[in-house]
Amino acid sequence: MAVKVKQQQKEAADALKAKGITPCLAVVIVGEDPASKVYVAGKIRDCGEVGIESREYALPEATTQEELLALVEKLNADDTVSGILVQLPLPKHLDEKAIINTIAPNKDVDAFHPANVGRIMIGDYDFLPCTPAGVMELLKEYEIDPTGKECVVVGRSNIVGKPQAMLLLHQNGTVTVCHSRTKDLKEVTLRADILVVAIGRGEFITGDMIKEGAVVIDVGMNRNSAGKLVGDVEFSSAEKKASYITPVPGGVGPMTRAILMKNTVKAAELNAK
Ligand code: L34
Repeated sequence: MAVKVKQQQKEAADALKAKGITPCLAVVIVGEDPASKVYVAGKIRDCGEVGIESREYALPEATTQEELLALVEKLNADDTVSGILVQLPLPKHLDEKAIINTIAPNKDVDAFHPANVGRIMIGDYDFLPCTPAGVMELLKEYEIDPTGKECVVVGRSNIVGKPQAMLLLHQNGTVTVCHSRTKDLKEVTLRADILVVAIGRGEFITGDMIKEGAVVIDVGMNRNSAGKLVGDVEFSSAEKKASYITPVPGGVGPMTRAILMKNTVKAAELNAK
């Protein structure tokens, strides 16, 4: 699935390059978080496959807020940079919100800037956040239309849960958002025709919480005690109930990266105008 999106973006990138516009993604990573390093490496690799120029800025853990802000401002002003991504989470001494607010909205390929978040709310946007948009792309590829369906999102983060709910709503789903304070979570998840799980707890959703025939999309990315990568859904029990289910790894993650490629090509196009 992600391969198909990347192929489309390669064609789009080639067309831009023929017009003298080279899409370029700047990726900033601060510190030594091993998972972040793997994700960033995947993004840089995808850029290579799609024909997007990439620039990686790997900064030391001790980077100050001022230094990081100065880098973002330099990238904002650099006309050869189409898109800017600051990998999250940042080390604790840095102010994530202030950094995100500094990224130029027209280069914000994560769609995390408040201006872009607001535009998504009213359905008038250039960029969608990569993970929720990747989930919608997966649904589209499998011809699963949210219209009229009970869509349950487990998790309410600004990065996934909240925008995911909005995108499902835009596509006419009946959307419920659950979270750690939901009273009877199982009662709600059992209603779901489409269940999107982004709660950040390994194998938290089990088969008994899933309706027979439901579509289950697992956004989770956790290491279990054995160091194995697991999602937020217990795959072995969930797959017995689901009509469709995404694996971890090899499900939403690669599609998230493919949408990043799409956003970068779009940024190059918009910013050339
Ligand atoms: N700024 N920070 C910013 N933008 C993002 O969109 C992200 N996110 C999340 C973390 N921080 C971010 C990502 O890119 C999570 N995330 C992400 C993206 C891709 C993958 C995982 C997380 C991914 O490629 N997963 C692979 C397995 C990788 C592995 O082996 O660890 C998969 O097949 O699912």
